[in-house]
Amino acid sequence: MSSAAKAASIIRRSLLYVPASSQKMLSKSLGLKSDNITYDLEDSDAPRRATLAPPSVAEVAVRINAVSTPLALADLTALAPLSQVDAVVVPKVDSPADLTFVTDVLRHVAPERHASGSENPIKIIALIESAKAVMDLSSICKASPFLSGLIFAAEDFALDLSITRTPSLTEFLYARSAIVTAARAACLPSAIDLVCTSYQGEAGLQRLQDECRGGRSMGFNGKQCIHPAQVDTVQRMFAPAADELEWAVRILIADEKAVSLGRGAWTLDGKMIDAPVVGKAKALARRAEQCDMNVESLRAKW
Ligand code: 1VU
Repeated sequence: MSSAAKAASIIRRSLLYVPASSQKMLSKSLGLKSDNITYDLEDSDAPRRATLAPPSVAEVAVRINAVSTPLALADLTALAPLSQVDAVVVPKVDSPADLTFVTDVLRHVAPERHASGSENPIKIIALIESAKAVMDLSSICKASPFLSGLIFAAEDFALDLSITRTPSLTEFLYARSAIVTAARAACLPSAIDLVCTSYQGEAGLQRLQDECRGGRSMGFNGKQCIHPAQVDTVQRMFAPAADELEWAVRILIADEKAVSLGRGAWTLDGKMIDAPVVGKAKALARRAEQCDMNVESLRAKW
């Protein structure tokens, strides 16, 4: 598989943090169907050599302590040899040097997994939490061949800028747009949106759904979760919706006919369809397949 194809096959609709200090939550995580489960060591005194027993379907990641702390090296040294670790989430990435450090340590501690041409390196997912990082995204994205995604950390970013999070999230518009654009420009598989801090009851669900819609419309393809109750909604809302997929399949079927007639632009439901629209339909169908949705049966229906 080419590296572009491999990148395209990585899917992280929901990234659930599980505090590594809680045995109860560690046990709970084994039964959860989240594309990514991130065991969280940041600011925790959990034993760094605890054996992870990962769920079979999820990508298993570990959030290490920030590179600016003395704990990051110990975290990486303990975790990199563990075969079940697929990725490290690096908090407070402020500059390319932070990722260079992580890359060098991974290469040193787990050389086979990080040799050139290796099929399964430990991937790096970088948390963007500061104004400095947002202004340096382009260099950060070039800092490691193992970089596989960016995550926006709203609360720390708000702290850095002395701003207050509001329900509209407009205060984060620039940073969130910069992050999805940088991730896309660097062909990273994931741009993962902020945490919805509400997780209880109908109001929490409503808020979560609004945030998922908003994040998707900006180009994020995943969202961080802090509670199991958020996972199903996030997994569902970051997969194509049934009506979107139906639209994509109709476009793809009609496009085959248009191509056979030598037509570059044509009309469906009163709207002009041309190459970029067909490209969007193809991308949606690919994403649906990644999400285990049955695209072929829908094709047969039309
Ligand atoms: O059903 P059980 O009693 O067996 O389990 C409880 C609870 O233990 C479990 N649970 C979790 N399991 C795995 N991962 C989790 N994150 C998690 N959260 C809860 O689910 C069952 C029901 O839990 P609950 O409704 O009684 O909730 P609690 O009061 O136990 O916990 C609520 C908090 C918010 C404290 C908990 O969900 C939590 O600690 N979440 C993670 C917070 C976190 O990681 N924050 C930092 C990451 S966000 C960030 O840094 C953004 C950049």
